[in-house]
Amino acid sequence: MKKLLTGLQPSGELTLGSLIGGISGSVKNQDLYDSYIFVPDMHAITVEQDPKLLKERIRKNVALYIACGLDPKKNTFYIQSENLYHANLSWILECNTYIGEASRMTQFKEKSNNKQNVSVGLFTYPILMASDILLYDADVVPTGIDQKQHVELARDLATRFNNKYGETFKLPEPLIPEVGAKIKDLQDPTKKMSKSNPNPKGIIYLLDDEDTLRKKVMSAVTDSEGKVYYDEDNKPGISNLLTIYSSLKGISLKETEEYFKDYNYGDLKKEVADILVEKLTEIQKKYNDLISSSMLDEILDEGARITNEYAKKKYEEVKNKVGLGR
Ligand code: ATP
Ligand code: LTN
Repeated sequence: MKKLLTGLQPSGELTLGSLIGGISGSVKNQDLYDSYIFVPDMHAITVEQDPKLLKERIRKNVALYIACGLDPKKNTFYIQSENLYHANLSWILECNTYIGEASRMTQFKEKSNNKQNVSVGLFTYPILMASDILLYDADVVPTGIDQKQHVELARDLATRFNNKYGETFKLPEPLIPEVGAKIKDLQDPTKKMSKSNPNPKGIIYLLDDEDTLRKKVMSAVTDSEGKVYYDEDNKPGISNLLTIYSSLKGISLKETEEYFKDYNYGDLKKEVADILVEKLTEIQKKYNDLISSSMLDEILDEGARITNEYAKKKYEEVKNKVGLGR
């Protein structure tokens, strides 16, 4: 089985968008690959973080991913900072990366644009990411299109190292997911539902309680026509509700449109809220069981053990090839 590796940023509370657009894809992949899923908490601190919140979110997000269907028997879960080899290999890779090529990384250019006090960590971020990938001989790396350039850097650094010191690293392939349903903000349905948006009113968080979920759906922005059908350009609000329903129900948009064609907006919203409450209550139950049990720590301890063992071997090989130590 080929090895898949991906990092899930603990940068915000997970939303319905993360579930439908991101986590569902990983759930499909877990049967196709030997999957390694980790929390890149060291990448998170390349920008300002509240330490308490960061720590909470790391555990919380792993529990939520599992509650959403990522099976700990099929995936190895671990936390980047619990494996010191990531940073150690990153240093050696940094010494084999040119300032010029690191300066071409578009994420750094965007994130540092017009900002003062940009950290050096933000600049070397892609090299740590290359280390995350190369340490484990990953075959495929699922990421958004924005991270493709970083996976390509990992390939370049692997090739350079292999040429200089002999065959050591496997060249990873980026795995860009097909564009699936885009879930929009309930208050501004022309915009993506984004966990980094500071206004929570239009965002469904996976841990919202039933009352909040119903209120958010019932106050979703629609239009004044009064007819239910899919038209993203002219009826973004109604189209978004149809998309949410069809994704959660696992039926096509056409079927969803047909089902709701004689509904008024209030009744449509009520049924969308019902299915949302049903699905998220199920996820929240699993989440609550996990977060309050010792199972989550056992999963992460086991992940740390497996990945430390693998990374140690790879790192020792690299260290020797480069001539470090005795
Ligand atoms: P943000 O939501 O803060 O903009 P993001 O897009 O990186 O950040 P993540 O939760 O990190 O959100 O994304 C994980 C995956 O989920 C990505 O593949 C992303 O495209 C997808 N995703 C996130 N939000 C949505 C959304 N509203 N609709 C569809 N897919 C989404
Ligand atoms: N940069 C990635 C997170 C990430 C990652 C990785 C993904 C860090 N290390 C290694 C894949 C492989 C992001 O922002 N999504």
